[in-house]
Amino acid sequence: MFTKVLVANRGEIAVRVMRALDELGIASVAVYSEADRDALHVRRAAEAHLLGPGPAPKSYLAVDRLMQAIERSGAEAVHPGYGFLAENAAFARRLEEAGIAFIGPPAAAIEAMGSKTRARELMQAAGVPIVPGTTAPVETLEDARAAAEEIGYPVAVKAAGGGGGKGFRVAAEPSKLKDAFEGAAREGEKFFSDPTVYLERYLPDPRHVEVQVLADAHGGVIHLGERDCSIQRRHQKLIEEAPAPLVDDALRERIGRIATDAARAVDYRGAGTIEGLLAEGEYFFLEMNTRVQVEHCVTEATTGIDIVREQIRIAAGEPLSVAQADVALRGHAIECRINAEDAAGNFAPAPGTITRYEEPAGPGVRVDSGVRGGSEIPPLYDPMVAKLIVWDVDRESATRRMARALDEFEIEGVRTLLPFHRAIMASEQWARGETCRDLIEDRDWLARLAVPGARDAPPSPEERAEPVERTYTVEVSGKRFDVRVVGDTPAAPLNGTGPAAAARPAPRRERRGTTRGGGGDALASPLQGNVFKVLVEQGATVEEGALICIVEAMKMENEITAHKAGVIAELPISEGTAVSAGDTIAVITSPA
Ligand code: MV4
Repeated sequence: MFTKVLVANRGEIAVRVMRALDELGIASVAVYSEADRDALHVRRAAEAHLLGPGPAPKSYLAVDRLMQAIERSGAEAVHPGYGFLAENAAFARRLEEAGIAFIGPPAAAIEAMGSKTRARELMQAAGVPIVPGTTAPVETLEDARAAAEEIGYPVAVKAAGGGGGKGFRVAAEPSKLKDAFEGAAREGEKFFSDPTVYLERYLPDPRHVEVQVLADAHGGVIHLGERDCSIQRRHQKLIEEAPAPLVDDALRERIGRIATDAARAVDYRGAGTIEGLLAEGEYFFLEMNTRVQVEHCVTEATTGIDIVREQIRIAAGEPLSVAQADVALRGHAIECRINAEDAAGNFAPAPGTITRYEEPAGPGVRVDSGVRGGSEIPPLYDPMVAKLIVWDVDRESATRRMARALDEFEIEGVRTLLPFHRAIMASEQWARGETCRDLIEDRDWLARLAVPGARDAPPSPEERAEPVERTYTVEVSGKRFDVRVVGDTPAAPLNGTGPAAAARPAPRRERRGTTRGGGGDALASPLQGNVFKVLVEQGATVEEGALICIVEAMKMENEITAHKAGVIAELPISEGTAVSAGDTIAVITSPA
C-alpha cells in the first residue's frame, strides 16, 4: 500500500479523498491555489504545496507545477478527484512515465471513452446497446441531413469530444438541423478543440440512469447497482438517488451486465460510471465517466462499500474487497447538491463568504463539504458548497429524512439551493418519482423560491460579508421565538451572533432592472459573464421569449431571451461585452 498520496483537487472531493487516505493510514498531500490558502482541504492535509494563482490553468490544471509538488513531497500516487485533470489521458500518461501511480484508469481507457464516437464504436462491437445513430463522425451539414433522414426526427446532435451535455443540441425537424449542427460543432471546438459531431435518435423524456462499476488489476469487474440522476438543469445534476425508481431487479441485472461488459471492453481499472438513458424500459449506453463522480455517495449508502477506498486499493494492485455475489443493496439514498446558486435568478452562481454554517446531523445523514463558517466560495471554481446525502429504508422515508436534514441545514452569507431542494422534496412530482422538469423550467415556480426581500443583484465585494438571511432569538412573555430576518444587516446588532452581527449601516442600493417580475422595458442580465453572440439588432421587433443573446459564464452558454414582446430600443451590448448580473442587455419598448 502507498504511504503518501497527493490529492490533485480542492473542495469537498479533496476532503473526501483525504478521509479515505487517513483511514488507510496513508499521509495526504494537498495542493492549492492562491485563492485557496485558507481552504479546508489545505488544513486537512499533513502537507500542502502552493501551485499558483487562482485561475485553474495556473494552478489545479498546471501539470508542471503538480509534477514539482509530487516530486518535492515524495508522493507515490495521485488521486485526481473529479473535474480538473481527472479525465486527462496525457496527465495519466505523464504520471505513468514518472513512475507515479494514477488513482484512476489506464490512460488508454480514458482515451477510448473520451472520444464519444470511438466509445460508441467500441460499445457496439462489445454488444453494448447504444442510442441508435451514427458511430462515425458527421463531417458536413449535408452528411448530417442524410444521417438525420435515416435516423428520423427529432435528432440529437452531440460533440464527439463532449460529454455531460456540452455540445448537445436537438433538431426537432429538418429546418432546425443547421442551427443544431453548427451549435454543437461550435461548442465542441470551444471546449474540446474538436468540432466533430455525431447524431443520435432523440429519445423523448428519458431517465438518466447510470451504473457504478469497479474493476481491479486481476480481472475482477463488478457493478454496484444504478443511480437515477434525471433531476438536472442545463445538464448539471442537482439531485441523485439510488436505487432508480423505475429499475426493478430484472432490469438491474440487465443494465449491470451491460455496464460490466462496457468496462471489460476498454480494459477498465478503478471506479467508473456507465451513463445511459432509460426510455420505455430500454437501456442505452451514453458515455462512460472514467473517474469517481460527485454522486458516488448514494451508492456508498446503499451498498456499504467505500468507493474511494476501493479506488486506492485497486491502484495499489489489491483485489476488489467484494465479489459481485456479495454486493447487497439496502434501502434508499438521496443526494442534494447544495450549490451557491440562485434558483430564482436563472441558477446564476452566487459566490461570496459564508457567514454562518451549521450542518445537519442525526441518523442516516451524511454531509460532504469543503467549507465551514467564514469560508469563501470563490467565483473561480464550481460553486458547490456541500453535498447532503441521506439514507433510509425506502424512498418515502428517505424523502422525509432529506426534508428534515434540509431544514436543519443553515447557511448564511451566500444564496444556496437549500430553498430549491426543500421545495422539490415537498412536491408531488418528486413523490411520484418524476423528473421534475416541469418545475425546474417553470420561472414562476422558481421565482417563488426567492427569499422575500433579498436583493436582486449579487452583493458588491464590500457588501459580501453581510448575511442575506439571519436568525435572531427573542423571548415574548417568557416564550422563545426564532425570528428569521431577511435582507440587509440591521443598523444595530440585536444580540451576540458573532462578529458579522456588529453591523454597519446598510448601504443604499439602487434597485436595478430585473428579468423577473415587473413590467419594465429593461432586460437585465441574470448573471455575470461575457456576451458570446448577439442575435438581434437595434430596431428589431421581437416576440416574448425570443433569443436576444448568449452570455457565456462558467464555461456555459446561457441564452438570454426577451422578457416581453416589443421593439429593441436600446442594445448596449455587443459580442465580447463583459456583463454583470443586473446590467442592461437590451431595452424593449412595447409596440405602440
Ligand atoms: C439525450 C437525450 C435524449 N436523446 N440523448 C445528454 C447529457 C445529459 N446531461 C442529458 N443528455 C441527454 N441526452 C438523446 N439521444 C436527453 C438528454 C437529457 C436528459 C436525459 C435524462 C434526464 C434528464 C435530461 C435532461 C436534459 C437532457
